[in-house]
Amino acid sequence: MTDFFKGIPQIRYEGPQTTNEFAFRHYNPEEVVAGKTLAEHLRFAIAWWHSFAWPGGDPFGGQTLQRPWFGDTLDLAKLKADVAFEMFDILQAPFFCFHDADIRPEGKDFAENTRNLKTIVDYIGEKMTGSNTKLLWGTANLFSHRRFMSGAATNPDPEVFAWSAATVKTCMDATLQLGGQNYVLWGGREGYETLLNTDLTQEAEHAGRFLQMVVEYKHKIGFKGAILIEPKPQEPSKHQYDYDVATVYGFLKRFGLEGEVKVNIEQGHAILAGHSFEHELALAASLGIFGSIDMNRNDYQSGWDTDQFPDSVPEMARAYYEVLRAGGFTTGGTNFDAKIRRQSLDPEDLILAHVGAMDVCARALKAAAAALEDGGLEAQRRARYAGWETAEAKAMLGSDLASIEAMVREKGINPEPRSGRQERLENLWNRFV
Ligand SMILES: [Mn+2]
Repeated sequence: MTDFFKGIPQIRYEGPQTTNEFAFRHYNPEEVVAGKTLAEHLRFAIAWWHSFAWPGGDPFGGQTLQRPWFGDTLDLAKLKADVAFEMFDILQAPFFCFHDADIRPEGKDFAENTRNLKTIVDYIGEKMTGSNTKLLWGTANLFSHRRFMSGAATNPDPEVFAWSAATVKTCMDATLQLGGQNYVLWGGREGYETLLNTDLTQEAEHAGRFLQMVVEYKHKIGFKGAILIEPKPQEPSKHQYDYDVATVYGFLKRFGLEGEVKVNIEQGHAILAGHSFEHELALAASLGIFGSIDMNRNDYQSGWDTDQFPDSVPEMARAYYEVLRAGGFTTGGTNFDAKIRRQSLDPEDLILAHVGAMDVCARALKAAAAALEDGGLEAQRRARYAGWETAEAKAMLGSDLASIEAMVREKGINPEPRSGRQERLENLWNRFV
């Protein structure tokens, strides 16, 4: 045992009336809602990078957080893993997620990076045998080191492409070894700073082939999890190629991967793209590529990616409504890709950030499930399209413009507009939230 979280008890469900800070008010993992427990619905995951590797910097200032495991040695990486598993136990977290760079010290070359990764993955594997926490997904950090300043798969330098492909191979091996349920690619610097030096065609071809290789390797090693892409429109790059769900779907179609790759959707990235979270979720479900979510918000005023813990039940309820309409998570889950504020220095802050976020998500999931179970909203959605249930209306889709014109003349079709009922639907929604 380390003493980092000394004095902090395991968090248990005590109900909405409790005044104990270190308790869940709404997240009762065993509570059954719409046929599954809340733990099975929500599938919470802790992010290694923000919780254990982030030093508290922002664009105007450096490190504020001082952790006893900060430093680039294997012993400190093991200490970090010890603390991580203590936090997973305190929160009863069912899953965690990692990048290679979060868990291992940076080596002097590729071989040392791979050795360091293997050592720490073996160490984490041992810790997992004594823990209930599983791996939701693994990923490679192909954006922090200076070698990635012009991208990874889309870097103009083929040696960076090679380094990136080799690194992803080692991270997929690590994810398989730890029983990960998904493998994620976030193209942090797959984009451009200026079109004046960028060949869009060549960069897209390289990114497409890179992703095909990831899928080929998944099948080669027998990895059963899902491959997920995380869309984001910009920041750090001026323009990122995985802009949003619609853009990623077009990319997958272009390279024949729409049946192989799904999306990990983050609320903050949806907001940066000018969408709502629920829009991105609903579109992914509609396209058959919904995979998992990163549960972290942006600040609506600051205009950049602040990665904050969720605090709004009504917003998250809209998100989980779409998750439930999509049939819920299969391999995916709710990953807190969220960081405490840089003034939140205490170990307690890290725990309570997750406790509050898990409660927000539980309240939201329960509200969404109640609205779906009520059925009123879905009945009105179906009623709005009821005209299309007739054989005549369906036949029109197999017809042609000239025949439809003849039909409109013959029948004297003259459509009468009908209410969209938005405010009535919003009132109905608010009964549950
Ligand atoms: Mn994310």
